[in-house]
Amino acid sequence: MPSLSRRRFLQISTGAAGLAAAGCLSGPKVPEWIGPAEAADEIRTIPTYCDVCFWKCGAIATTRNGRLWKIEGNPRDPLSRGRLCPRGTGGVGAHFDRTRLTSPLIRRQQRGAEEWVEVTWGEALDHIAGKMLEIKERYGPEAMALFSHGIGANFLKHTLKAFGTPNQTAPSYAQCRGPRDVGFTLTFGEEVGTPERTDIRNARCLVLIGSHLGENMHNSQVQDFAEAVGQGASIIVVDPRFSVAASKARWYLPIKPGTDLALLLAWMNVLVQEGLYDKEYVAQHGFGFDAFAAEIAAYTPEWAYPATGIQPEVIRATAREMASHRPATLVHPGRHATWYGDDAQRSRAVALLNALLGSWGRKGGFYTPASVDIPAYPYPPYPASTKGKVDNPEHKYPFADGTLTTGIREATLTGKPYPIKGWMVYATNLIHTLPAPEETIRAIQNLDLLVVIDVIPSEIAGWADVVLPETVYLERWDDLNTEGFREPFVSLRQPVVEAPGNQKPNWWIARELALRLGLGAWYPWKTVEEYLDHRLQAAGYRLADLRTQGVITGPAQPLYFEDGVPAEFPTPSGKIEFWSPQLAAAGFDPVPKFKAPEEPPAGAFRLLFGRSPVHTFSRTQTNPVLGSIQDENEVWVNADVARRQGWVDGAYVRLRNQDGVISNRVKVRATERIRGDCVYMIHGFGHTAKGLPPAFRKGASDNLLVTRYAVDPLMGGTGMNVNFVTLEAEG
Ligand SMILES: Nc1nc2c(c(=O)[nH]1)N[C@H]1C(S)=C(S)[C@@H](COP(=O)(O)OP(=O)(O)OC[C@H]3O[C@@H](n4cnc5c(=O)[nH]c(N)nc54)[C@H](O)[C@@H]3O)O[C@H]1N2
Ligand SMILES: Nc1nc2c(c(=O)[nH]1)N[C@H]1C(S)=C(S)[C@@H](COP(=O)(O)OP(=O)(O)OC[C@H]3O[C@@H](n4cnc5c(=O)[nH]c(N)nc54)[C@H](O)[C@@H]3O)O[C@H]1N2
Ligand code: SF4
Ligand SMILES: [Mo]
Repeated sequence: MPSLSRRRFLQISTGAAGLAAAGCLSGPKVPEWIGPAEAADEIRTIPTYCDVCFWKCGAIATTRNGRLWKIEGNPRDPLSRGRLCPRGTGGVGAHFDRTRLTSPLIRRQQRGAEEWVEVTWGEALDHIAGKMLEIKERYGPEAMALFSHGIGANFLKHTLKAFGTPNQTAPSYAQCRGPRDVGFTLTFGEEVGTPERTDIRNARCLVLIGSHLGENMHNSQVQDFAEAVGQGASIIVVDPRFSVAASKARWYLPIKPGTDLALLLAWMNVLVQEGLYDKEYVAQHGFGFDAFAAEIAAYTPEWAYPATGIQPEVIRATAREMASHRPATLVHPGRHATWYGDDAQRSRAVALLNALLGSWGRKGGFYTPASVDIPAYPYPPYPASTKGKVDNPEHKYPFADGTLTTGIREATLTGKPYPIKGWMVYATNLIHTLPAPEETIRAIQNLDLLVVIDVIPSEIAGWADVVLPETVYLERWDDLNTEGFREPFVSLRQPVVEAPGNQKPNWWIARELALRLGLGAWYPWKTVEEYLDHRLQAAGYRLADLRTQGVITGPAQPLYFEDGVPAEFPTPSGKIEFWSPQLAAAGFDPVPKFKAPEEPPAGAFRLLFGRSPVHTFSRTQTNPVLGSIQDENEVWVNADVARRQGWVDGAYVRLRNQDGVISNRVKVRATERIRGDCVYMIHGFGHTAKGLPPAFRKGASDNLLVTRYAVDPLMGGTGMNVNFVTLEAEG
């Protein structure tokens, strides 16, 4: 395998705006703490893992005279392979962020006024524990809910389970990958998982359907993508916008937004009609293939053309291209799959296409992940709840296998099936994250307690009764990372530098709160090192070794199906379900059917959004390194449309959505690189919290305009690409 130079890896992202390259090759405006080392400097290196997103890349941080200096990839770590993405490198800025919360705060006036008094940790935690016990007394422990994102929530989840509530949720399910994992589980019996089990580096043909790798910077996937491109893999990109990935593609299909399911059905039609699918694999592993084939017979490329705008000959040629490389043809399942409300069925169609190509369990398709087995800490059992979870009453969404954020919000609004009276919010900015932010704000009015644990005074912190300032990842210990991957590994997060103020780590907060709630039995350990060492020793490892290496890898496991070993598909039939009895029994289409989405009204555009290579959601705009590379977003508008309407490239406009909501001002980017029926922006900008001056009112918030969402009937995911906007010149 050719080794990639740092330069080549970073180049993959230059097509977008040259952002990543600008940030990492020439550097942002050099902050005062960075500069060449001098002979007398005391240099220390400390391995840890990154938290600028949830990929959790192994990193090595360097301090210089006790101050944080730089962060690089840990070569031992299979996730980073010694390199970080631009956000990981810019992670130093999280420590130096001038907007950071420094003290616990208690609300002074009405909710949302962003006025608090500083209190001690003891006062804040006593107040929270008192309120939680009141809620438990009146409504039961289930009336407390936890919203969180990321591994930092592990100890709080433990405290709240010990308290007795099953209502714990993260936006990474119903606002992100939930429909994808449901679609794959219905088909293969297993999820795609995090990190995705995609064998991108060995793919000979890679199909990206709105999966904008290169802007979506999940590190190892981007490295693998660069490797596949370098090895001449055939890349097919389907996107209404000419993404960075599209610039690397042999085939670019500028699809009409929301019609991917029609294209997927037509591709499958070609593979079956022309006999190009993997007949042996399907015969051996498939269930219900004949019924499936009969249904898709109608979905010819000519049928899909008017809906998708993709010419029949292009559909045929790309289907043949995929078939010619099978089974090393990977149709990427995507990650942020909540688009149009038909998302679990669209994801199921992606799974079915992979099944026809025989790529599941095969080299260049989907590998079998492995993880190091580290036993959980032996705690007493948690109290059982008699009420059950609140988010999905009467299994309205029969295939929801995760807890729905929006289901808990709904219960908070209606009091049904039972009331929710307290929210603990850890590392998730619900105002930017959940669709229809007005509903979130209305739900908050029904709470007796809203606690937000954050590192900066974010929008959701603005609504809190109590705000608790956490240390950033470079200043704390966290739980062990043992995600399944190509090679099993365990990695450690440990403190690199001290926190600059009165911030505390999540494990300390979770434990102190538990003690005040009378849950000391669930905290037999006093320090997190004790906890970590206990777990590691139970698996035959030592904390001391992990502290110096950062990562320990386990023995390699077989990655693909092996000859003579029966392949396992944990579906009810034990096979790949081409025709799904489970869906039929629940009253859904056993083979996905396409329904065209509602069209934008004349003069309006569909609002689409995605990622910047140098930012993570709404969490990095105040980071001085990353913020200096990109401090506002733009709205991409088709150049012809812009010319006709008189919208000049670089001029400011406002977006108005179908419900009359008007965005903050945002710069026009007039470009040939997007269709004329949609506009596009980077998610996470347009901050409105007063405590975030570097990001305040810079760019526009996509989520403010997401007042409508289409709920997936199978699993409750919230499709958010269903909003229409018009543009108004800024006076
Ligand atoms: N409109 C719209 N909505 C979306 C998306 C979209 O593209 N558009 N994307 C969806 C997807 S795919 C996902 S996964 C979710 C992501 O949703 P979230 O993970 O909720 O994303 P953020 O808005 O970045 O919220 C993170 C919050 O954590 C805080 N934080 C950062 N570091 C720390 C820390 O170390 N400790 C603590 N306690 N807090 C910290 C940040 O300051 C910020 O307030 O959003 C979903 N919602
Ligand atoms: N730098 C960076 N990387 C990240 C993140 C981050 O915040 N920053 N977040 C991570 C997370 S949690 C997630 S979930 C992923 C999200 O990244 P992806 O899984 O790649 O998904 P999306 O953000 O939905 O993808 C947006 C792309 O889909 C296109 N698109 C929009 N509508 C349609 C359509 O109808 N059909 C098709 N074919 N394409 C469409 C858009 O033009 C855009 O190129 O990124 C991850 N990587
Ligand atoms: S992908 Fe980038 S931001 Fe995410 S953990 Fe890895 S280095 Fe950090
Ligand atoms: Mo996500």
